[in-house]
Amino acid sequence: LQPKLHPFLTRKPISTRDWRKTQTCIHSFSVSYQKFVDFALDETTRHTHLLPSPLQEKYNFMKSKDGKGELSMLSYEATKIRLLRSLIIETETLQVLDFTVFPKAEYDVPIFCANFFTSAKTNIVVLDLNPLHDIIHEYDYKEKYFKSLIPLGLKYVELFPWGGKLTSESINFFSPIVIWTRFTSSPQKYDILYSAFKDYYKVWLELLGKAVKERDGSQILHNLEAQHRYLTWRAEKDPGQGVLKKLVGDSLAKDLLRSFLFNGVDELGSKTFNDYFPQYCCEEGTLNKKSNSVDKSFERRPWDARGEFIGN
Ligand code: BLA
Repeated sequence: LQPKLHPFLTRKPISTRDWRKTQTCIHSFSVSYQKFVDFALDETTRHTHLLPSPLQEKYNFMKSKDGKGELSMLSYEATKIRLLRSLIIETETLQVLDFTVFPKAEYDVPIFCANFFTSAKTNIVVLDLNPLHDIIHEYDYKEKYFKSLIPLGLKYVELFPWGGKLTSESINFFSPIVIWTRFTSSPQKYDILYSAFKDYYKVWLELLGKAVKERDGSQILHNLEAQHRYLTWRAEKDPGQGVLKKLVGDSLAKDLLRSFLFNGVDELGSKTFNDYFPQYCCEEGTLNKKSNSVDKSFERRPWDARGEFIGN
């Protein structure tokens, strides 16, 4: 199998990246998320010119502490994209894809979000166009980006049943078409997940393509704060933190989260987690680290077939 080189990679090869290794599936039955990333990069270059991000120099390839796992990272930027980044983790027992694209603050386009965690027993999946603004209360924002996408969401509702209880913050970051699911491993499920990923990414690219640059300074600030709030949530609460720490140790995991995965959390704004999410602050004023100490709810999908919120 010849490794496939993207046009921008042939201009500036990323030497530390071993394409062949990531393309080879070392497990007897397991998924490789590499083709998801390849698809997304190919598709993005059809729409826009991708440039390697300055982050690429530092974040590209890492071995886990025990030497048995590999973490592969890619990052790019483009005219309308502040950061497109992906992390693939492959160990003997798990595969992870964390692929997110953050538009620049001049665009109020949703954040593309694909988080897939696969172990021998289970798969935990979030695939969504995370809305930048409150779509439960801001009718216009929901109309602008999600009204036309409801049929796409419905296509996958039956195939991927609701994954169970969540915090209300996660729900606020999710859209009416979110795929939030858990399933036991099967090749058929990965095929469906791959087609959902392709469908969702293609419609997201269309939204981005159509987006018009915002000129109003206060609206740009509003978008920027929404991006920062999102980064602050995810850098602090990412359920993958425990896995990352186990693989690469506490300080590298923290660095990966704050400087790579949720890059911008320390630069795009000065508000803290506490400012944005005061409900997570316990009496002494220290952050409540346990995710399950704040009530989780939404046992069922809190949107109806028309994309109306029915959670309350
Ligand atoms: C679990 N990951 C979850 C859950 C959600 C997400 C909702 C389940 C419920 C919860 O604990 O909240 C994902 N939550 C999101 C996303 C957003 C959000 C995408 O709010 C966006 C706004 N997951 C990863 C990575 C790893 C990972 C990189 O993205 C591992 C390196 C693992 N996710 C992972 C694991 C669980 C999980 C292990 C189960 C955790 C548990 O049950 O406690």
